[in-house]
Amino acid sequence: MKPSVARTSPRITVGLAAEIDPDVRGWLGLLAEVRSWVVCPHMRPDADTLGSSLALAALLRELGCRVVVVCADPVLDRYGFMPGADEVVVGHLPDNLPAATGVITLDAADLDRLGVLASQLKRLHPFVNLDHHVSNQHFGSHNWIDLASAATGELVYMLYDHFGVQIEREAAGALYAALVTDTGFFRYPSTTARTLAIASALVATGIDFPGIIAAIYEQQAPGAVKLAGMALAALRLEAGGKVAWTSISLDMFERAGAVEDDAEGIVEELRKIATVEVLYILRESADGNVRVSLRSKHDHDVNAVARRFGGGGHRQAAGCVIEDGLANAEERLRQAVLELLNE
Ligand SMILES: [Mn+2]
Repeated sequence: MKPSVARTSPRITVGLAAEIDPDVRGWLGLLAEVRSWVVCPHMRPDADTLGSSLALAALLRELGCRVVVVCADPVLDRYGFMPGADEVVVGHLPDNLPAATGVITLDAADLDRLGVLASQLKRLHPFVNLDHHVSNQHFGSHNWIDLASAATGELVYMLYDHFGVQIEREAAGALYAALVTDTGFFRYPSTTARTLAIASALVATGIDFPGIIAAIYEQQAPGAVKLAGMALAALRLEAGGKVAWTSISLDMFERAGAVEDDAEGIVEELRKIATVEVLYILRESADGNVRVSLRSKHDHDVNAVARRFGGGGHRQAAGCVIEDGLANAEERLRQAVLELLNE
């Protein structure tokens, strides 16, 4: 008779602490030494910045720290399943913070990404900057910028490992959301064996991952789907089909009955076109600026294009804001992308 194999392994230990850069490991003790932290996701928070922040807040509390999560913008309903999502302080710092309070920002490549909180947060020390963007400006007193991570959520999981704390199911769900969204369901080339090992460990905690996916991707208002239809119908191709782009005007938002957040993710649809190498979407914003999301399917560096307009991100996913009218922004960006292709 064969020896029986245990069918349930409630927790998988991944052993990732050793992968943390030794210079970073040298100062990580700080996270447990400072007794009060402000944890800050970037403005207009997405699943990676928010899931990472809330899971990190849970870890710091396990370590005995006092923690408040503060964000420039409100948390979208779809992230309500994340632990502490309803306790995020929006738009200002609480005024009863202990004197020796440090700050940790997650997934924010520069101080501008902290929105209205940037100037207040700059006064806190230590200032810990955890991120995975190549465009990160290393603005913290302590910076851990890991370009090998597909999501900032990976860094937070490595921190659990480093401190030897078992992650709770709810925090695991928040990190799973971070990984899934930043990797496009583990499709983008940024996905590594480590990403999947972490995802496996998170699933082993018993998270309801179909429920998490449904909460994020299947709760749209009809107007959001109409908006996507209008944007896709306005698709334009350049460079023999290597470039696909579209734009959304304020008028389209109104006709679809959609709000600005409904434009999130539409750019990904352009990825489906066989010939496409670079894809992007522009959207007119109520503040008079144009917001741009760029993606690259192969090796074209769209971060370089975003940087020309004061933005940034990753080689294959980046964004920027162009302070110009929609028609001008379309033309300026079109030229910049065509130049990228000719390089
Ligand atoms: Mn991210």
